[in-house]
Amino acid sequence: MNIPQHVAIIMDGNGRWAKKQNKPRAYGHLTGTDNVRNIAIKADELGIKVLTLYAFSTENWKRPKEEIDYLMSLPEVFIDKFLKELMERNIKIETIGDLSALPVKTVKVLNTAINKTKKNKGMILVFALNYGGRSDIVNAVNSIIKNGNVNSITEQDINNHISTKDYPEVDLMIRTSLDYRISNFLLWQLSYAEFIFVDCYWPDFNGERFAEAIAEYTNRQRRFGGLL
Ligand code: V0D
Repeated sequence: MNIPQHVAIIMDGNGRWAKKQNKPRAYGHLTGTDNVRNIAIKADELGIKVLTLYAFSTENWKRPKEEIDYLMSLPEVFIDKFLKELMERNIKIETIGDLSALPVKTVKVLNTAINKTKKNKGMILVFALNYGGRSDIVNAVNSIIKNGNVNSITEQDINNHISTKDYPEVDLMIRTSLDYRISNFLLWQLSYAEFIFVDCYWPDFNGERFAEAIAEYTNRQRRFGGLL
């Protein structure tokens, strides 16, 4: 069985999910946070090594301040509720993206969770926060230049300096909620990934649907392997 080692997800549709039932957007985000736990547990059970979730993009700063403030409280909500369970499962929390622009309180909560889970040897749960794919590439190139004495750079140089350098290649990218875009998520890293677009909002994307997406990936790999 060819299970993907690294799965990346754009968790879209929380606001639309809430609107559909006349609830505030915040309610959709909060329900989406519980769903992060459900999908992380399922990914762990399926034997996925790295799960990278697009939690906040560099473009999300354009949203109303009130909504941004609420989103920035969600890491703490998640960690208070689920850190114990993640520890029991040996799951390690990491982040990619520029944390320096996030509220101090949020960064503290994140660093505490990263520290508490840093010795865990199981699945790595990566939150992309204030992340943009283009700036990831630009940062990689700049850190290569800073190392000095650069005449030309190779793909391997970029691989070695990009935010995901310690993780296996992304095998599968899933986006919920039926927009067919990458939205400045992992650009460099998705070069060889399979894409699956799911026709439900993030809060409705449960463990069973996630397992179906993994099965679809496995099927594609099998067809490819059989040259059919
Ligand atoms: C809202 C759907 C968990 C997407 C999921 C700061 C949008 C729920 C976290 C989280 C968000 C982040 C770091 C961490 C633990 C949990 C999260 C944000 C948004 C943006 F260490 N859900 N979640 N962070 N949403």
